[in-house]
Amino acid sequence: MTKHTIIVPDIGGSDAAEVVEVLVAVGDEVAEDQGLVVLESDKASMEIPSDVSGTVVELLVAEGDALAEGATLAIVETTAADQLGQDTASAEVVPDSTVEATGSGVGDAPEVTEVPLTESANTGSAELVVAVPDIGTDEAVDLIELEIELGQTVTEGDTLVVLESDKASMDVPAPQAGVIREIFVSAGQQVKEGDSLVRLEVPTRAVSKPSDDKDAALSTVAQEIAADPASAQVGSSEPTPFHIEPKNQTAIPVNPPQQSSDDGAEDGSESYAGPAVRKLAREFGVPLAAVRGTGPRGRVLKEDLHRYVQDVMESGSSRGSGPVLPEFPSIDFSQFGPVDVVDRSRLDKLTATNMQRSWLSVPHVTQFDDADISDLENFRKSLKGEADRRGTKLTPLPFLLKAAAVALKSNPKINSSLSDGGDTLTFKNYVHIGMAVDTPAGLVVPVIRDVDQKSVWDIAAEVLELAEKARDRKLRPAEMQGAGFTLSSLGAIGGRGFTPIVNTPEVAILGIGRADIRPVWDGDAFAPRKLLPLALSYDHRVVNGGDAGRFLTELCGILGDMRRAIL
Ligand code: CAO
Repeated sequence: MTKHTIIVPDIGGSDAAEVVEVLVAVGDEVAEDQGLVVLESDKASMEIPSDVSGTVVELLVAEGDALAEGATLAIVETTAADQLGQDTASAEVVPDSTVEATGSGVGDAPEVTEVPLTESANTGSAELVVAVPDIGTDEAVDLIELEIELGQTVTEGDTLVVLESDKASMDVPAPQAGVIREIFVSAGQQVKEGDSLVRLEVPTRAVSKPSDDKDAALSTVAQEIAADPASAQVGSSEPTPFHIEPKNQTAIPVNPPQQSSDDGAEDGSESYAGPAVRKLAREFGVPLAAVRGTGPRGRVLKEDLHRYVQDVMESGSSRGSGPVLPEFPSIDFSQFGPVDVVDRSRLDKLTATNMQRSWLSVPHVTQFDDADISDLENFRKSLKGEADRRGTKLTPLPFLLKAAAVALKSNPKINSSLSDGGDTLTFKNYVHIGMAVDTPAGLVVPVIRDVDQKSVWDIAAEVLELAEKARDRKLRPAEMQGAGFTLSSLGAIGGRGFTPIVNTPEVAILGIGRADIRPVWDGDAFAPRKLLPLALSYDHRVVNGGDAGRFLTELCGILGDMRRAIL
């Protein structure tokens, strides 16, 4: 049996083409020239056939992927009988010694998947294909930087590519030292978990025998899933941080033209369009049947959908109810003086989209209070020596996290989320708190899990570790998932107060300002007290003023006397 890697052929000068349909599944028998996937570039749709007949044993792409020429599509296994008369020259032959293994994690970097592994007895070297590791989502993410070139020698841990989702940037490191023999991707394209990145030639001794490693690899995967079930819960109702297309995005008030009843396809089920276009149409709320397809055989293309939405937007609100937001005029600022125009990172743009979505769809209320942290500050400073000995740093933040966890336990609504389109409320029996971190790449929110069960020292160590990982772009997707509440501290940077935007699907967020000594009337005289300004923004669909007031009062009480945290 021989395995053939099917790759994307010349796609007519386009940089990338989108997979709009996958025509086969793993296990399918395919004939030579049988279509495997349909690609759609900006110029054309094309069906990519199998070079050989055999069994599909691996599918390396999914609908919505953007592929460049040379990208790996699938692996087809042929028998000797299959091969008779077949021209194998166009397919890349991979011997049968394949294994799917979870690579050795490099420091805190994501664990890298290596597929198929081949060994060459003649050269004393082996080749492995490094694939996109577990990124915590089925969605595609951007490949923003290619850090290697063909023929380059890399050492274990060297960054191969940098991926960027809506929540973070992530380096994919080389799982072993070796030489880059093939690059399957280019900067600017989108990739998903399992997509091949590079083919790496490594010394044979660095490669363990597939048969020995298979069980170990499987058990590593099993352990990972056991250790972090959240990361395995793809498809759970909570959007993951890597969910790039916002699920509950602010509805564009599209009011499509009336359907003619004779087409019998109001839901678009009889329209000719690929799944990616259908998905986009669903997200826009556009009935496909209303869109005129300009692709081959009337196929509805993405551009047709965009044109339709644009037409509806331009025709204004006259066709239906619901406001249409007026567009901002585009201004040429250079008319007023010299300017520099720079591209925004995808993370910045997606953060902007998420902020706007939350701002427009969540009725926000922000409630303010000051916590008297004079005693807490004395206590914290008295622990400085111990913090140094422990090699950690004790800022007010770990105390705030601990106090918030205690207050969340007794005010569970603040740690809930709307579910079933608003019909139900999901209370979380865990206390995971997100912590906004300001990084050069943008705003990221790593999550500290089970804060209620951790000591302030443990929390302090985790704050340091996660903030450092965030700044070094080493956070794993699982470390940014599952928060029920968020803390955003600008105390060290400045500003007395601000009104944070709720990080949906959470229902509340605490903004922390700079603590200052201020005069406080104690009944007889003004006394100097250290006050910490707090601002609790909440989703008024779920949290009422009373809920928020009780939470803030309890929080301030705990911060005023941390002994309350153990009551
Ligand atoms: N008031 C006064 N001083 C404060 C303070 C506050 N509320 N919070 C922290 N400080 C002090 C700390 O005590 C520390 O001083 P010392 O070394 O003398 O103790 C100093 O400020 C620096 O603190 P830090 O920033 O190193 O640590 P932190 O635990 O306060 O914060 C982190 C960690 C990761 C949250 C922070 O570095 C960060 O990124 N903050 C920005 C978050 C953000 O961008 N939020 C806005 C999101 S919406 O755009």
